[in-house]
Amino acid sequence: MSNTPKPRTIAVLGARAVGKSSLTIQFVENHFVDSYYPTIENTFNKVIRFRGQEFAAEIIDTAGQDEHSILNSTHAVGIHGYVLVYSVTSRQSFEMMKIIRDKILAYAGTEWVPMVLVGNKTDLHMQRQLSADDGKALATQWNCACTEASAKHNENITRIFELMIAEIEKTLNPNSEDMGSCTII
Ligand SMILES: Nc1nc2c(ncn2[C@@H]2O[C@H](COP(=O)(O)OP(=O)(O)OP(=O)(O)O)[C@@H](O)[C@H]2O)c(=O)[nH]1
Ligand SMILES: [Mg+2]
Repeated sequence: MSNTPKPRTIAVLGARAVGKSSLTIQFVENHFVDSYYPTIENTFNKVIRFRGQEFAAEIIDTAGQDEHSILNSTHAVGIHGYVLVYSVTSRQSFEMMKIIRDKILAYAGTEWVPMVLVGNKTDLHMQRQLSADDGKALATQWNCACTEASAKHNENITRIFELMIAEIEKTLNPNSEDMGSCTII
């Protein structure tokens, strides 16, 4: 086995304020950001150890999207996989998932790219507008991985990026074990 971590570039996309930066920072720096600073664009690096291998992840935390946002080339060229984030407290952010996925596929010119669908903010029980099954149904339709998560409580945050690596590895090593299953907390 080679000791050099394999470079993997991951873009985190979704509507505004769903927690893209919070879950990225929780994963990379192990703390929760309570205040809200809208992102322009940030890149984070972290070595992910997964299934006995090391991956040098470059994680691109992008600006929140709306229906009119244009996917620029830095979100499409050289990206190995996409983390698509919505908030379980916002049906509108869930609807945005379809719009963003369509843009990614149109840009990529393929029918499938490695993707993990993430329903964040599960700690906000009273404000839930989407069930775990809503996310799971969409992920099944798209043949992608999914999980719910809470950046605040650090629940399933590592899992997001492990699922992402597994989805990417599926395309690079098509014969490896299928690991794209959903986890529901
Ligand atoms: N309760 C709760 N709040 C969260 C969670 N994740 C993020 N937030 C809060 O939601 C707000 C927005 O979080 P951000 O991480 O900045 O959202 P974003 O998607 O990066 O926003 P943009 O960069 O504008 O697109 C902040 O006040 C966070 O503290 C979570 O899991 N639970
Ligand atoms: Mg942000």
